[in-house]
Amino acid sequence: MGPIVVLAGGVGAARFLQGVQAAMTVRELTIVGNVGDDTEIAGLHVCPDLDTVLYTLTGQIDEERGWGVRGDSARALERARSLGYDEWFWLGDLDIGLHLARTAWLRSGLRLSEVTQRLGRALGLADCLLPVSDERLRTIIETPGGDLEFQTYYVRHGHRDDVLGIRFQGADAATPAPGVVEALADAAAIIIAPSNPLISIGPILAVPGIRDALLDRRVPCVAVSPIVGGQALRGPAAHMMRTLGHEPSPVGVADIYDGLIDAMVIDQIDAELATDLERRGLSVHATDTIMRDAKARQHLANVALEVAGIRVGK
Ligand code: FO1
Repeated sequence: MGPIVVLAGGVGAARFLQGVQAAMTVRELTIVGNVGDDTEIAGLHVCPDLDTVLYTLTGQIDEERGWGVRGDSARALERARSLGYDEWFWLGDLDIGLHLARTAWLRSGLRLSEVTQRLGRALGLADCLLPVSDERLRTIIETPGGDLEFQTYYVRHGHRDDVLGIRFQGADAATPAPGVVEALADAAAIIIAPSNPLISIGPILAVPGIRDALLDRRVPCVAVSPIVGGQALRGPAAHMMRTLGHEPSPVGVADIYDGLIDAMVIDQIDAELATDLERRGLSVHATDTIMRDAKARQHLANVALEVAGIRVGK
C-alpha cells in the first residue's frame, strides 16, 4: 500500500500534518514541501516552509510564532547587529546551526532532497519530507513598487503591498525531486494541506510534472480549504486571491485546483457553499477546520483522510 502524500506549505500545513501523524499509526506519510519561499541570508540557505514542517513534526516549533525553534536565543544575530550588520530576517541560534549544516552540505554537492532527508533523520522525523524540487525555484511577488523576492514581500514589507501578479522564477526549468512523482504515482491518497493555494501550493504545482502527476491520479485527491468565512486563518491568502481575481472562499480555492481534486474539506461556517462545490463535481465535507489544539488538528486530519477513503488507525 502506497504512502499518503500531502502537498504542504508552511504553518497551516505543518499543524495539519501534526494531526495526520496523530491520526495514522501505521501508514507511510510523504510530504511534498514548498521551496518557493526559500531565501539566502548572509549566504545561508534558509527553507522556511520545509523547516516549519520539520520543526513542527519533531516537536521543536515555536507554537506561538508558528516558525523557528521554541525558546531559541538570538545571540549570533545580536552579535552581528552589534557589529553593524543590518538584518531584518530573524534567525535564532539553533536555527542558524541547521542552516549552517544545510548550506555546507549543499555546497559539498548534495541535493536539497538529500540534505532534507539527513536533517529529518537527525532530528527524528519519522516521515519522508521532500522538497518539491532540488533546483532553484523562487516565488516573486509583483507589486506596484516592483518585483519582490518572497521573504522581502512577506517579512520585510509585512505582506502589505498590493499583489499584481506572482511568478515562480526557475520553475520552468525545474524538475521534481527524486521520489516526488513516484510517491504521487504510488499514493494511497493525496491531500492538499490548508495552505495558501497561490503562494504555498502554487510553486509546487508550477514544477513541470507535478500537475500531470495529479491529473493522472488513480486515487482521490482532497483539498482542505485554508479560507474560512472569507478570511485566511493566517497570512495574506484572502486579500491576494481577491486582488488576483479569485473569489476568497473555498469555491475560489476549488477553481484554482480545477481538475486536480475530487473532494474538499471546508469549514462548517461555509457549509452553504457545498452546492456550488458539488456542481463542480466535488464531494464536500463541512466540519470545524480551526486547528486550535492537538485534538482539533487530529480531527481535521481524520476527516480529510476519511474523505480520501483512508481508514484511520485511531
Ligand atoms: N517570519 C517573520 O514574520 N519574521 C521573521 O523574521 C521570520 C524569520 C524566519 C526564519 C526562519 C524561518 O524558517 C521562518 C521565518 N519566518 C519569519 C517565517 C516565514 O518567513 C514565513 O512564515 C513563511 O515563509 C511563509 O510561508
